[in-house]
Amino acid sequence: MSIDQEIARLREALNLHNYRYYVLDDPTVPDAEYDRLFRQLKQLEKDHPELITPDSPTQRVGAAPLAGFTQVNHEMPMLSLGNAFNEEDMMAFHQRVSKELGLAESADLEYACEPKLDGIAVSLLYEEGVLVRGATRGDGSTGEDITHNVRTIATVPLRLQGEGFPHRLEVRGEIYMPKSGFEAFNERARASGEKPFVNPRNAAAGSLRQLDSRLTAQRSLEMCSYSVGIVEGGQLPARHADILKQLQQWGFKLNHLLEVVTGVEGCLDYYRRIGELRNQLPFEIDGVVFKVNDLVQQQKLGFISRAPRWAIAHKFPAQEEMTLLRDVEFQVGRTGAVTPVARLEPVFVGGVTVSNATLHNMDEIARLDVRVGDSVIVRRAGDVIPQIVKVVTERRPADAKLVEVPAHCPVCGSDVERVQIVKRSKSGAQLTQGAAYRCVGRLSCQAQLQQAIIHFASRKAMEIDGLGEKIVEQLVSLQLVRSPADLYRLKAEQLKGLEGFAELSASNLCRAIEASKQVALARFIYALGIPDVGEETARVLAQSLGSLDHIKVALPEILSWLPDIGLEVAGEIHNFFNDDHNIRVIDELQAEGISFTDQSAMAGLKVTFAELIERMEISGVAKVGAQRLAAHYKSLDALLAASFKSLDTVEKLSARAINGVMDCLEDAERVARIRAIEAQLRDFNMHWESEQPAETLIKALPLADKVYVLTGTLEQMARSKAKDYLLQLGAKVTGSVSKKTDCVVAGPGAGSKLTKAQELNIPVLDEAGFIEMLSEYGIDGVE
Ligand code: 5U1
Repeated sequence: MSIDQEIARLREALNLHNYRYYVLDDPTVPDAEYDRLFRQLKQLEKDHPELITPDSPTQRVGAAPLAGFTQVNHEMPMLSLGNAFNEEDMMAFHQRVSKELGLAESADLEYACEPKLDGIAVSLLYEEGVLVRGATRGDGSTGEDITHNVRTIATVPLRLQGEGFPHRLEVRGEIYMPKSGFEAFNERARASGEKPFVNPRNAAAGSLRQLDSRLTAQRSLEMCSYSVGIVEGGQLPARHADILKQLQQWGFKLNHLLEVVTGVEGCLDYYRRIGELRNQLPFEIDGVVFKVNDLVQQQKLGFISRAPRWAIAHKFPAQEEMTLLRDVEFQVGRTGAVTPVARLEPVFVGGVTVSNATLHNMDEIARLDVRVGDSVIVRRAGDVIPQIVKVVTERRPADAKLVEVPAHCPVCGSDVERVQIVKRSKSGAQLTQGAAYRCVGRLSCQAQLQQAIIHFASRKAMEIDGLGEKIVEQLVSLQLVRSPADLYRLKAEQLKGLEGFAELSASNLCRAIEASKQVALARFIYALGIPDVGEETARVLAQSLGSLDHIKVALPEILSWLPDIGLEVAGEIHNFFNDDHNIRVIDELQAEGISFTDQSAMAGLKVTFAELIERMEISGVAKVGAQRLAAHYKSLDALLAASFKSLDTVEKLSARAINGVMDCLEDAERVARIRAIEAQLRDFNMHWESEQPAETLIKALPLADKVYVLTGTLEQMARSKAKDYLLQLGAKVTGSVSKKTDCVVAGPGAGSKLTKAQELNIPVLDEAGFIEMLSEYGIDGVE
C-alpha cells in the first residue's frame, strides 16, 4: 500500500470510529485502538507534511490564536422560535396550524418533537462535503466566524461521510456543554481561584468565543443538529425527521429523544414525558420544540417576521430567576463549619418556590460581591440546592449591606475562627487562610452536638435503630446527652418520658444502643465525623492501619500514602486525633464498652525506600532522583550519613539534587521528622523491609475485586453486618445482579436476584455457606 493509501485508510478508519463513538454512542473498538491509529496517522503526516489536509482527523486544533472574529452574513437568515408557556398556548398553536392548512383539528397532523437544548445556535457550511465555515447565529442575519473553534468539537464532522450530500449544505444546530463537563470545569475553576461559569449555556458561549482554539479544545462541548439552511446541488427527504436521520448518516449527532407524534395530544404527552426526564438528562434543556413534519405543509404555513409558523418551543419552567436577597444567616454544621445561607424573597424557579439558597462560603460572597438588599439571580437546576449565581449590580439600592461573618457562633456564642489550611511544599509546611469558618464550641455547641449524634447513630455509622432526629433533638435539649458516650449511659426510664416514646420503644432503643457496641472499626471511624472522612476513607483507614491505636497516632505523611488519601485529608485526620477533646470522647466510648469486630490490618501496604526519599521533599529530587538515591544508599541510616563526596558518586544525580540532600541533612528538624516517619513505617509493618509481600493492601485482601450481592433475609446475622464482613474482606457489595457479579448470598425469600444469578450461572451461597466462607477467613459471623 502506498503512503497516500495508508493515510487515506487511517483517516477513514478514524472518522468511522469517531462517528461510532460520538454520534451513535456505540463504539466498536477500545480507546487504545483508536489512540494507536491516531498516533500512526500523526507519524505518517509528520514524515509527509505535504499530504496533510485540513479535514484530516489530526487537524482539529489550529496552531496560532486569531487576532479577532470576522463577521459572517447568513445567506438564509437563522430564524427564531415562537414560545408556548402552557397547554392553552399549545392548543392555540395547533389550532392556527390546522386552520392554515385547511385541516380539522382532529386530523392526524404529524409533528417532529425534539428537546430544546440550552446552548448556542450555530451554522456549519459544507462545500463538496468539507467543512468550510462555522458561525454563530448572532442576530440571525449576521454572526461571527468560529470555524477554528467548531473544528475542535468531535461531533462536528470535518468531512461528511457516505454519499449523496448536496454540493453546498448548511447544517444548523446547537452547541452545548453537557452537565458533567460544566460541573467539572467549575470545580477546577473554583479550586484554582478562577471564575466559574454561571450555567452550561454561558460555558458553551464562553468556550466558543475563544480566539485560541486550543482552549476551546479543552472544553467538553457537543453539537446536535436540528435543521438545514442552504441546500444547493442535491435533494433532501420531504419530512423534517427524515432530513435529520439523513444528516445522521452523513455524520451529525442527533438528539436521541427525537420523535414523531400526531396531533396536539401527542405533543403534550411528549412535553410531559421529557419534563419528567429533564433532571436525569446529561445536558440542560429549556423546553421542547415541535415542528410540522411535512415540508410541503411547512412551506404552506410560511413565516411571521423572523419565526416560522410551522414550529414552536414549549418552554419548561425557567431555572434562573431574579429575586431579592433579604438576609444572610449563618448555619452551624456537624463539624462546626459556619456557612452563609441566603434568605430570599420567595421566587418560583425550576418548578418550585425557593426562599433559601446556598452561598457556599465567604470567598464565594466576595467573588459575587453580594450584599443584603441586592437583586440576585437564583438558579435551581435539577435536584441540586438552589444557588445565587449572579448579582444584578445595576439594581443595587444605596443601603445594601455588606455581609460579615459573625465573631461568635449564632447557636452557642463561642468564638468563630477562620480555618487555617496547611499547605506542604518543598520549602516546608505553610499555613494559609481557608475559605471556611468554624465555631470552636464543638460538642458544647448544641448545633454541632445534635448533628454529631445524628451522624454517629446513622445507618452507615453505628446504625442505632430508633435514634432518629426528633429523639436526638430532645436528648440534646434536655441535656441527657452531651457527647456520644452519654448514649451508652441512657436508661430506659429516662427515655420513657420523651415525647412520642412508649415503654416498648424505650427498651428497644436501649437494646439497639447496647447492640451497637460491637462495631466494625471502619464504621466507628466514620461515626466520629472527622472532617472530609466519608465511608470510603474510613474503610481505607481501618483496613490499611488495622487498629484504632495506629489510626490515632498515624503521621500525616503515613496517612497520605494510603489509597485515595491526599495531604489535605491526611492533615484533617491527624488534627482530629491530636485534639485532647476528641481523644477524651473516644476514650469514654471505649470505657463504655465499644469494641471492634475487626482489629488488624489484613495485609501490609508497603512503602519503598525511594517513596520515603521522595516524600522528604528535597529540592531537586523528584521520583527518578529518589530512586537513584535509594538504589545507591539502600538504607535510611546510610543516606542520613552521606557526605558531599559520596553523593557525588551517585549515578546521574544532579548538582541541584546533591545540594538539596546536603541542605536536608543539615536540618536537624527535618532529619528527626524523617526518622519518625521511618520508625512509624516499621511499627505499622509498612516499611520496605517488613516481611509481608510487597503488594498494596486493597489488592491483597482475599476478596479484592470480587463483586457480591446480598438478597433475601439472613437469619443469623443482620444484612448490614454481612455487608460489613464482605467489605472488610475487600469485596464490593452491589444491589443488582449482572454479568459482573461474582457471587450471590441468598437467604430465604430471595426473588428475582436469585433467579437472575441462576440464569447467568453465577455461584450462589446460602447463609450456612456464607458463614462457612467467613470462618475460613477468620471471621465468626454468627451474632
Ligand atoms: N431542537 C431545536 N432547537 N431549535 C432551535 N430545534 C430548533 N429549531 C430552531 C431553533 C432556533 O429553529 C427552527 C426554526 C429551525
